[in-house]
Amino acid sequence: MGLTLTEKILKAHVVDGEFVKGSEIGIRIDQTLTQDATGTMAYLEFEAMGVPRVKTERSVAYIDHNTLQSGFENADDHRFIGSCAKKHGIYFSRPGNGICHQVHLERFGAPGKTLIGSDSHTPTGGGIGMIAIGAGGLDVAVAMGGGAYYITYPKIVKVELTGKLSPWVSAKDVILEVLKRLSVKGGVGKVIEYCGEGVKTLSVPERATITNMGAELGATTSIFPSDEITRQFLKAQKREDVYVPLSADEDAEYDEIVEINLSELVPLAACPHSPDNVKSMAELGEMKIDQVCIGSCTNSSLMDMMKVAHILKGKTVHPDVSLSIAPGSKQVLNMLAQNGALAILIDAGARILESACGPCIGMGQSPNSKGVSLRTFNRNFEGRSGTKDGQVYLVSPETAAISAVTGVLTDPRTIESTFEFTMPEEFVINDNMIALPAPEEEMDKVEILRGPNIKPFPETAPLADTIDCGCSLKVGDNITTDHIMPAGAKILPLRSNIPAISNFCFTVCDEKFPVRAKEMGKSIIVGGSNYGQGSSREHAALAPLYLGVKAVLVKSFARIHRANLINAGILPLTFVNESDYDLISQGDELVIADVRAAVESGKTELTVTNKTTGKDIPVLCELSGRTKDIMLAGGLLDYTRESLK
Ligand code: MIC
Ligand code: SF4
Repeated sequence: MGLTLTEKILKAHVVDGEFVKGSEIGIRIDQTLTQDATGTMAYLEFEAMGVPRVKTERSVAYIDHNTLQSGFENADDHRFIGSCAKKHGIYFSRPGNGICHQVHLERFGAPGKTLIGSDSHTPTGGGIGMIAIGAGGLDVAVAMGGGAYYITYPKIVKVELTGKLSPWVSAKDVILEVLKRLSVKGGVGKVIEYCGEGVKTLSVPERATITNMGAELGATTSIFPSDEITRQFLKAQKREDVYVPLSADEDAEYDEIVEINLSELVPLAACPHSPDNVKSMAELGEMKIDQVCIGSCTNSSLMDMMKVAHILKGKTVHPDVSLSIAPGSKQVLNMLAQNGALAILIDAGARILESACGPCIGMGQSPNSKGVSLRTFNRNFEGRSGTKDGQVYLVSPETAAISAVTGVLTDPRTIESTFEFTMPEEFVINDNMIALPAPEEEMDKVEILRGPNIKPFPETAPLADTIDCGCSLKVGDNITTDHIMPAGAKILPLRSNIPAISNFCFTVCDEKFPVRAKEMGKSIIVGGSNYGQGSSREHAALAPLYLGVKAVLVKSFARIHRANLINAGILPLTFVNESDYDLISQGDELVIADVRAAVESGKTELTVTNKTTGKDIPVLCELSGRTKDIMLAGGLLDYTRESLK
């Protein structure tokens, strides 16, 4: 039996575990990336491990999230990360150089390689045939130190693409269609592999839009084959040397098959407040809009921007609409400037933002109260825009641009002209905003520059014999890491300061949670299904750790967040019977007796006794050999320190 593309790359990288479906495997990591909002912690963790220089083929530290700098904190973090990069052998992409995923695709990604990044949209690299996975900062730190990255051998879903996209229907509509069919939890434990004749009709940036937003399916990653189109893209980036052709074997077997005829797709929008709440333009009608934002790691390529410029040429943004545009990288912005498209955007009245995440993570451009905002981004979770009652719709750049002109949600197929984008034969390349690390012989001389906001990793403790405490919070289904640890311009500067940032933990759901949890000293959180979906931010585990959360008991977890909880030494538990969720109320006193002994002995079924009601609740604690040892040690940092001894 032949292999899928995913299996081929994983097989070439497996260093630990049995290469069979469902088992935990450790893979060698060729490349890592970090961004600044998760990077400070990742480098503090890397320092704590005591490895002098990264052991990967390429590690890159990007500054793209916290670029507002309304106080000293972000600038201090940038300096800290820059100095760590210089000292430890890491390339440093300076603020202004662009969004990590866009720049990595342009300048560093390579087919057949493995990449983990402390950002959930790392799968963007799948657009050029990499196995690129989002992870917590601590996992990235371990990989930088040469350690393996562990995943469950995934189920592999084949998405068979046929046909060709119709004019003004976009790659964004492909992934929105996939989300509509599979939902935000449909990808958990799976890799989404794109195959079929339709693949040849999609350029690298289009493929990257699709793999990027595969994160919203909860998938481990998504991947496209590496083919002639990949080669041409890499050649135009003057990196043809890293090209290798890669595809699945003809007789590869898949766990699931999804068929999509690109010719049949129509423009779509994900409605508030979930990326899988997808509707067509016809279903939504001509809704009045207040704001349009174009950019983010999903849709900020040169191709996207050129389509937008074509639509905006000679037009003016509707008087009731604010349009902002953030080209994804310095390369994109520079090319727009050189070919005149930037002037078209400015002329139409667009507010040009720096090449960074910006409004996507609530760094400015929050919509007005109850404002309807069309965004080309990948997430529209409640409050993420910075306006609690903002109504964010996720759309393609084509839909966003035409709607900015008309002032109402508009089907881009109403545009009378046609536009065919030809990928450039040569991109404008100038890597002068990527600082190189110090040579090995000079690295000892590099001083780490630490600002006063940078506080150490919170204290951990080995798993207790018995967990005996109250339920400090009960939440429902699909809780995102934006609920657990909100971001935005006010809170993001505190990413290096866990004591301070934990004061905002869960405040979107319950303002009193941080104070209550602190008063309780230790506690358990209860939740529904797909708990912790969304971002890779380990702060959504570190803040609860700091607030004394010992276990999280839910119907099901999202992949990265579950790993982050284990890495932080917080016990992840799931209900054996989902209906038992109803047997616990916030405030109930809970006991998990002899939990340490049970975990040590490899027992997977434990009992949570609700002392308040007297009921026993069976729960699952599924830890493998390695994750079991991490839990017992009190988290990945302690475990790694132990194993380095
Ligand atoms: C996001 O899109 O939510 C982020 C901000 O990029 C996060 C990382 C973070 O919280 O710093 C992600 O996707 O992992
Ligand atoms: Fe940045 Fe938004 Fe992409 Fe996250 S999803 S990396 S915040 S652009």
